[in-house]
Amino acid sequence: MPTLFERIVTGELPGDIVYQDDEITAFRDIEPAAPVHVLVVPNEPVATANDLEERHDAVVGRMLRVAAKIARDEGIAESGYRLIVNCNEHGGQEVFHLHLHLVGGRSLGPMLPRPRKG
Ligand code: DGP
Repeated sequence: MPTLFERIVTGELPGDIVYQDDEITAFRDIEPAAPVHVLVVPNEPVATANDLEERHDAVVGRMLRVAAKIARDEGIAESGYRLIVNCNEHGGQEVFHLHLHLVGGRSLGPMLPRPRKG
C-alpha cells in the first residue's frame, strides 16, 4: 500500500506542492501550526528516522538544503524557522513516511516545554 505522502508525491491525492524534483517533494501541511508549515519528504518512502540506511544519506542531506531554499522562497530565512522530524509514538509521528516539518513565519517560542522541577 502506498503511503499517504507517496500518493501526494505521485499526484494521486491533491497536495499544495511547493517544490518537487526526482528525489524530493515538499507540500503545505494540511493543518498548519504556523504561517509557513511545509512538509519535505523523500519521494521513495522510508517509514521513520529509525529506518534510514547509509544509502539515504544523500537524499536526507538534500532535504535539509531544499528546506532552506523553501524558507528563502517563503521569505522566512532571515527571521528564522524550525525543522522537525518526529519519530514513533513519543515523537508524535502520525504519518509513517519520513518527513521534515519546516515551520516559521512567527516566533515559535521554546523548542519544548520543560518538565516542572520538584
Ligand atoms: P507527524 O505528526 O510528524 O507524522 O506529521 C504529520 C503531518 O502531516 C501533520 O502535521 C498533518 C499532516 N497531514 C496529515 N494528512 C495530510 C494530508 O492529507 N495532506 C497534507 N498536506 N498534510 C497532511
